[in-house]
Amino acid sequence: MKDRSPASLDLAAAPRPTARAMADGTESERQEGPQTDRAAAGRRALAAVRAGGKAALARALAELEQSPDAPATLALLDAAYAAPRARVVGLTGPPGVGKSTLLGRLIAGYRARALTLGVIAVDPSSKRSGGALLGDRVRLATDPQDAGIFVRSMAARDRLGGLADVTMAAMVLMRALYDRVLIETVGVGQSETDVAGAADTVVFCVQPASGDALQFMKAGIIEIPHVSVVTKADMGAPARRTLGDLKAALALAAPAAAPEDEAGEPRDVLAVSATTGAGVDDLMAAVERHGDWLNEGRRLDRRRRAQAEAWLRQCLRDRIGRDGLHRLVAAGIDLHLAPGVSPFARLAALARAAGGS
Ligand SMILES: Nc1nc2c(ncn2[C@@H]2O[C@H](COP(=O)(O)OP(=O)(O)OP(=O)(O)O)[C@@H](O)[C@H]2O)c(=O)[nH]1
Ligand SMILES: [Mg+2]
Repeated sequence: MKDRSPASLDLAAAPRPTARAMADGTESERQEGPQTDRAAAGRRALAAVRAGGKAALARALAELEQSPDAPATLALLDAAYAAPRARVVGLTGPPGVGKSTLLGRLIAGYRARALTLGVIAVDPSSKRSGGALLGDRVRLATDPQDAGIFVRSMAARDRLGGLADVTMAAMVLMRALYDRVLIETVGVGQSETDVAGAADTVVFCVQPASGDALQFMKAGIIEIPHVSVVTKADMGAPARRTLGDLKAALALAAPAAAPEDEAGEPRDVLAVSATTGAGVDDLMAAVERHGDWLNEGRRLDRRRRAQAEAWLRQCLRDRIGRDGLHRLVAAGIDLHLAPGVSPFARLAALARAAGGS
């Protein structure tokens, strides 16, 4: 993030485009020069983070949180968005289900396969509760000497939207740097958990004998998780029963109508014990199988673009309110993202346009 000045100076010096032009993304056509410089500065910043190792990434992430709308931040994020490398795996489930312990196993498994990892652990403890939700929650411990893994904890703020903001940005940056990005968030499998909006493959964890499987179906989950996992399989019979319940419940849930080439999406259901390691290899295989399926054709691109659009709308709603969003649409501004257009710069432009400045 050091060499940010040329781009921001050029951008500041450029004639101010109209709100409509910015929002429509036609700015780049009118301002070939600055836009190209900005993209080049973003690529340089990304290369610097890549070369600078964990310390550089930590600095870049701090910058993302502190100055999300700074031109240098947006240039870096645009560059990272244009250079995805990792598969992104989300691990979600209710508090205490064993996500972090399982994450530790997955980290070991991927590192044993020589794959590099960026990990985002969203801490469920809010400012209000002022500490850990559960006394016995597991914290990730990884080898600080290992350059192939970077772990970032993020505290859930009082507002979920703010968290989605930074989680997405951090994910996009890490996605450009590592082979896999793993994200742990607390949730019951609904979009409120954010992770479904940022991950390619969602792993939903269910506690044995918890009734979560049923509750989960009753809640009318729209999206069936890509991989469903009963944790703590070492508990024996209760885990086996829950696995049966979960399979039955998921078999009843008809997947939403999908484009033709999306038929046959893998939806594995299995049990694991993070304590003994039983089932962990199968879980990794299921996750990779889903990732392989996404890599066929344009599925992955299409889904990531849809996620970026949903994220953009959500962030806009947070910033300018539902009314502001309606005003943009009424003004004829298209909130879809053209292929290859990064949501970050677009968010900043749209928020400015809506602000009337
Ligand atoms: N028996 C058994 N206990 C487990 C297993 N995995 C985790 N636990 C225990 O379950 C408790 C919660 O584990 P965590 O990994 O912290 O669960 P979590 O879902 O990350 O919890 P939060 O982040 O607080 O939502 C801890 O006491 C773990 O030791 C398992 O495979 N078997
Ligand atoms: Mg945890």
